[in-house]
Amino acid sequence: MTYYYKHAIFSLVNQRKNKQKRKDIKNMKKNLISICMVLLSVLMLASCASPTVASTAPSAAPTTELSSAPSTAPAASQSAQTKPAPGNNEISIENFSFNPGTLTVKVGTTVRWTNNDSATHNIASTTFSSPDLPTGKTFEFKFDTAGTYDYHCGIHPSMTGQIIVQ
Ligand SMILES: [Cu+2]
Repeated sequence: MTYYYKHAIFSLVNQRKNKQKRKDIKNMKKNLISICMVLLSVLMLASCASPTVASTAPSAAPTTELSSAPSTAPAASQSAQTKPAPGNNEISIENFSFNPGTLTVKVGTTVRWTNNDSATHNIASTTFSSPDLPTGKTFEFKFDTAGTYDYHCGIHPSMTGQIIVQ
């Protein structure tokens, strides 16, 4: 009687233990499954979140520099050659005289004598002299040094003139 009782109790305890073991196994399985699910989900997310290779489109925008600089070439202002007014550096030989008798010019001026007389004349001085100048002929001399230059006609010594170079 007591033995049976004991056995019954033992069996009951065993059964309970077994139940608990089964429950534990079930829980373990559930845990494993859940862990697997978590792992799978993590893997899925990782694959989804894999860095998609951004296709870096080569922005090869050809920078065509518009070198259309307006070539503003200023028209070369042609310095009109200021021709000296007639008379400034010209001497007329007429009526056996030099006109003007005294001429004042700047250094570097070329003086020109023109024989407008019917007779032949010339220019004679210590620094410059001309050949005989028939009617209509001219003679030029450039004065590069300042000073007063007296001259006369070699044919007619009474004809005198003066160039003042400043
Ligand atoms: Cu003369």
